[in-house]
Amino acid sequence: DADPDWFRTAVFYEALLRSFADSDGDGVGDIPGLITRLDYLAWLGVDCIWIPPFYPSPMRDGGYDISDYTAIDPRYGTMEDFRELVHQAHQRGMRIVIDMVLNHTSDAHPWFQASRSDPEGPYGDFYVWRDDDSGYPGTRVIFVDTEESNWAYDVERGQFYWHRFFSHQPDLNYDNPAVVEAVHDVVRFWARTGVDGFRLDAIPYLAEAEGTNCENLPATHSIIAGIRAMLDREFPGTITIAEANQWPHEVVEYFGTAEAPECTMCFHFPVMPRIYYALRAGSAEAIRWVLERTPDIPAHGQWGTFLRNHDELTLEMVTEEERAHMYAWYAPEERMRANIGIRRRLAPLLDASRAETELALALLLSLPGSPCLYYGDEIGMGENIWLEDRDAVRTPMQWDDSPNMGFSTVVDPGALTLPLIQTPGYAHLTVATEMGRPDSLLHFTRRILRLRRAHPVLGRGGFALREASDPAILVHTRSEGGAPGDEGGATLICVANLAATPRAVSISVPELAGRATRDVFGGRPFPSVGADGSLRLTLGGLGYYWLE
Ligand code: TEU
Repeated sequence: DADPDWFRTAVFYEALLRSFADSDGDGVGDIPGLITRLDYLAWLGVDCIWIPPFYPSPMRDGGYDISDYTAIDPRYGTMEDFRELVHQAHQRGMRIVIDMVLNHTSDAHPWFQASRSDPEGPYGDFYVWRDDDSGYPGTRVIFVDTEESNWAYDVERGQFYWHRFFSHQPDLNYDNPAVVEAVHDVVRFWARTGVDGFRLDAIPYLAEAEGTNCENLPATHSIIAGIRAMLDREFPGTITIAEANQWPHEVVEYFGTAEAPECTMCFHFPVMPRIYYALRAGSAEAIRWVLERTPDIPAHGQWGTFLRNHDELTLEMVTEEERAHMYAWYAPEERMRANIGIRRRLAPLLDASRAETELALALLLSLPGSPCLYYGDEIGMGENIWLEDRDAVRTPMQWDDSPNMGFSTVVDPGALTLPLIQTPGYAHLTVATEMGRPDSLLHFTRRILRLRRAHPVLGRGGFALREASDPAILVHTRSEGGAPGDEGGATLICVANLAATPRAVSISVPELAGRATRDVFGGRPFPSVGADGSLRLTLGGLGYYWLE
């Protein structure tokens, strides 16, 4: 039953452990809590759950500051609980991917403690130490605007250490073969638990080299290829997913080559802001723009796409022109904080917002790649943009109308991992309420996930952008099994109207001339493609079709 290509047709779901479900009433989500919700995720149509870091951590960066790579933070449960989670997920035909943060550790990690106190000892070279802070000029601190330099001074050792993110996250030194060995052992440790894959965090920054910007270096690719080769040898079938928040022509390198494969999947960051941008602009141009700049990928690879994640949305992967437009939509305090375009927090159940959300999901599930939902996407949970840093998108999952919306039985709301969203209108935005309403976003999400499952061409098929007579309309085809239109081959024509007003369009699919079509959403027959290869359609505002 082990289909080596399972990830192509899979739907992923990012479940932030500490905010998902609290089983022991301490206010913090945990592994047993997630286990109790596996049936729900299976019902929804999730194939693979990605769990962000659950390792012991001072929690100064949401757990991406790890102080012990081979243990579970006691707040989340035990190793026994984790094994049970993997077992229970597998029993339901679901898979588990966990996060590997290999660029840096917490400064509380014993490796760093040893490194700073004993420069001549076995860990002395585990981090990047220098006598001054002049090395690697021209590099940037990634997204942390409170850090002025990639170098921080350590009083104890009397030297500077290198960090890409927060200064409490010293970068590991991959020039040291002992670090490479230690990291392989960490990956082995977790692979032995039976997990199905690893999201490799912040990989563009693993290696450094003088005279470069220290991003996407050849040495970094070798490190990842080394991890992948070890997995292929010792744990075949385990997937690797690249988190490289870079432009597609750089990211595509993280698939590696057939001879030296690196990642099975790579998240495609620049697609996501453009889905929101296109909706706001009422034009498909921004999506076309990024897809035209997305190179072909090796046959062993697959993109990963998403609408939200635990980092919220940064405006890193947008052009100056797009940025100017986006800024114009937002009050200054909202900039960089709210997801661009869809402000679900304001009116989650209003028709306009619902139609945008549906269209965004229809795009997510039909563009190339495997989609990854973020917990709460399926109920339109939105965010509390007034919280600090990225806590805005990390609030507790809203299950039902019991206290703490069913997330936790803790009595003191101050003990909650993060405050619940308090916005008026959110009280009924729960799994339980939406479960009881057949017309809810939850049921829509479940239906569209099933449609995707029923059409594996959306996961496996080739992709081509098509001409449309109207710039508001995005048209693309997904096809497999020979040339598009071949007998026996499957083709879907995906059409989306990014404008809020109805449109009549003519689209061009010459290889399907004369063919009958059918909309897989409603099953309704559609006009046949004309003898000249053109298909005339009308779409409602924010309307979409997947035509078979
Ligand atoms: O993010 C790494 C990364 O590349 C950032 O650009 C990310 O997109 C940024 O956080 C956006 O807000 C990873 C984790 O996803 C993030 O949560 C961590 O804070 C970061 O590593 C450092 O560990």
